[in-house]
Amino acid sequence: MTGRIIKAIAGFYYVHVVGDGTYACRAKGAFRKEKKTPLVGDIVDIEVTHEGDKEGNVVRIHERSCALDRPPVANVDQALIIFAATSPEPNLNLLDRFLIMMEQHDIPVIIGINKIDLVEDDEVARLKAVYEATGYPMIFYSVKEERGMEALRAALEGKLTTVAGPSGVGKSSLINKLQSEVEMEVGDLSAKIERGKQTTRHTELIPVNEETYIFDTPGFSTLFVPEVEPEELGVLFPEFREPSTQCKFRGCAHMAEPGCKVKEAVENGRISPSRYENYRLFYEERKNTKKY
Ligand SMILES: Nc1nc2c(ncn2[C@@H]2O[C@H](COP(=O)(O)OP(=O)(O)O)[C@@H](O)[C@H]2O)c(=O)[nH]1
Ligand SMILES: [Mg+2]
Ligand SMILES: [Zn+2]
Repeated sequence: MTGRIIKAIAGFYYVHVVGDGTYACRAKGAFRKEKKTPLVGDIVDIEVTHEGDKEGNVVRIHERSCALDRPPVANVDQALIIFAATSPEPNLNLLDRFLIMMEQHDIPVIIGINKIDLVEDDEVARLKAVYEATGYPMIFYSVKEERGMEALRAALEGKLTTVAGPSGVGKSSLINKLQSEVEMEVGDLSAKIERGKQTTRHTELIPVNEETYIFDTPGFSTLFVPEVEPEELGVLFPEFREPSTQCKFRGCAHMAEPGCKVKEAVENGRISPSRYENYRLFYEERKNTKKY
């Protein structure tokens, strides 16, 4: 049988097999000689030792497409970065930090803006305008009023998605909502019971559909400095890439150089001032860090 490791605690790997439930497994395979450790997110082959007790052994780890360090999760397909339209006010500086980090890891990003029930349409339009040129898909929704949820569901379908964002934006509300729908459909209460006793912080994937998993990513909510050379920063802003090929100077930092096409694009309204301002802040931040 083949499944996905959704949780790892005290030497047990919990492997979710579509249609068959979750098996508590030990690592017994040949991969142990190669010092390979199974990770949450891994696709694995298991040997069932006890069907009644849902026990087995992990015997093979399928090749990983990628692995994150913090938290350690393999095969993440994409990140859903959630902010609220208001309450709390969206901190676009923090959002841009998240975006840089995901660009560094080559993880496709979806920007989710929750709580649209609390704002007028022009606030939605304002946020849309800031990120339009970036090419990141944006989904505006309200968990509370169940608006925009179809687009969100479609974006998650068949993927392993890391859900990140500051506290209070509605991450848990969304996860509970998606999960409760699954529970109603398949009558699987085990995940719900597990959720109640989360005293220690370990990463747990939540199956929301056949082959669809999400997980909450703690630790992303603090203000962190992206660890990137200042010279590398520009390429992590997707909307800078095209204009930067036309800058007068090679290696243009898009700061004070003459003939800078990125700055020109900001002046022409093709790059949003908010994004450029954050670029400048990060650039200065990285330059200052480098000095010491
Ligand atoms: N008005 C409104 N409130 C919401 C919405 N989604 C979540 N909330 C509320 O926002 C607060 C924080 O939600 P929570 O899911 O705990 O956020 P988390 O910290 O990101 O996990 C709770 O009081 C929720 O009821 C929404 O779509 N609209
Ligand atoms: Mg939460
Ligand atoms: Zn430039």
